[in-house]
Amino acid sequence: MATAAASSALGDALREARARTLALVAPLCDEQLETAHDPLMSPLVWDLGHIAAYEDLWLVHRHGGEPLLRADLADLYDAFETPRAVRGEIAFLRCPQAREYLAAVRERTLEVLDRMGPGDGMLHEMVLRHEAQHNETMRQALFLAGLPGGTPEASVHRDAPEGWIELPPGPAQIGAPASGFAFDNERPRHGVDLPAHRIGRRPVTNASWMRFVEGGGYERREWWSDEGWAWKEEYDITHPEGWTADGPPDDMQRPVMHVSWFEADAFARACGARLPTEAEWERAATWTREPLASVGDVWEWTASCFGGYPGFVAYPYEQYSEVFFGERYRVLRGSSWATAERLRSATFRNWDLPERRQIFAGVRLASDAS
Ligand code: AVJ
Ligand code: FE
Repeated sequence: MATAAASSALGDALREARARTLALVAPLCDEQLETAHDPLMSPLVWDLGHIAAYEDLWLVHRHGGEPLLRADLADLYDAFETPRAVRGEIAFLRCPQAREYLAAVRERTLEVLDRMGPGDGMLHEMVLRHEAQHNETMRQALFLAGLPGGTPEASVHRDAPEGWIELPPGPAQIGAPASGFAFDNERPRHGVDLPAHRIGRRPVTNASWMRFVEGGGYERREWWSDEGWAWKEEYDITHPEGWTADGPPDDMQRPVMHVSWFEADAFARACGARLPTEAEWERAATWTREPLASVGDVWEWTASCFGGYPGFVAYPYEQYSEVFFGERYRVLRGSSWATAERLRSATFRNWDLPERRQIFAGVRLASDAS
């Protein structure tokens, strides 16, 4: 009985996730879906095939014990075998075939779920969240291509409070609890010792970023790291991605979006501040006395490199997180307007390279207590 109820809830969730994916591509023609609009991103139809292949691998093959529906496609849709830059050329499924593949896999998934139940439900939850994460990646591609779905529809949080929240020094518990679903990189929950610091009540707005631009933000060498300056010079960066010479494309009071970690770091220094560490961010996000405002509008860059928590164990495969650990990737916290509800949590860790700007990322400042 409990299994039947869990299966039926997961069946509904899988259908809702698919409806969102299909709604995202509904306004586009096959040619728009099959084009690699930017070297950073896959053609959207690659994401469709990849979503199907991932579901078949985890829910039908691994969970259900069935052979893969299309073993011949496994390498093609494995993100590690086929980096994004070459996905424009390879022989992935075209639109009608990708849609058929999605539907055929889904039929198998529901058949297995009906026959065997979801087990502990962890793989189903992972696959649901995988599809939702690809929806956000697809929106990044839509943003870069200037297609519908890549920008937020409404202006939000225009009255978010300004100023700082003061946090005391002391111990905090960071990470997801041992039970329930979490990605491997969120565990184990562990203690950290945090310094006294301040954190911005709200993310930095377009208006503040405009003042940074006008105040020579992109010209003052002393505000930039060596690596950031070299990147900015090479690509001639003078404002966030998506801005014109006149400024931001949307409301001045909205959080700034589409800035790289390098820009976020330079902006913080120009303010005499710094980026929060991810542990500082997580404690502040769960601080009940004074909640952070506007969490969930934009991803927030942190000072932290992406790494495993002490005692990290890869689950269910090393390529989910572990291959990205090290000095290159920076952690982002929170979520954006493009993030599904199911993915939003104070312990979720996103990551990207410090030069990337396609992500819906902004910045919340921190500084050492005075
Ligand atoms: C957690 C968003 C960085 O898109 O590379 C998708 C999520 N992992 N498919 C990514 C993911 C496998 C991941 N991020
Ligand atoms: Fe994926």
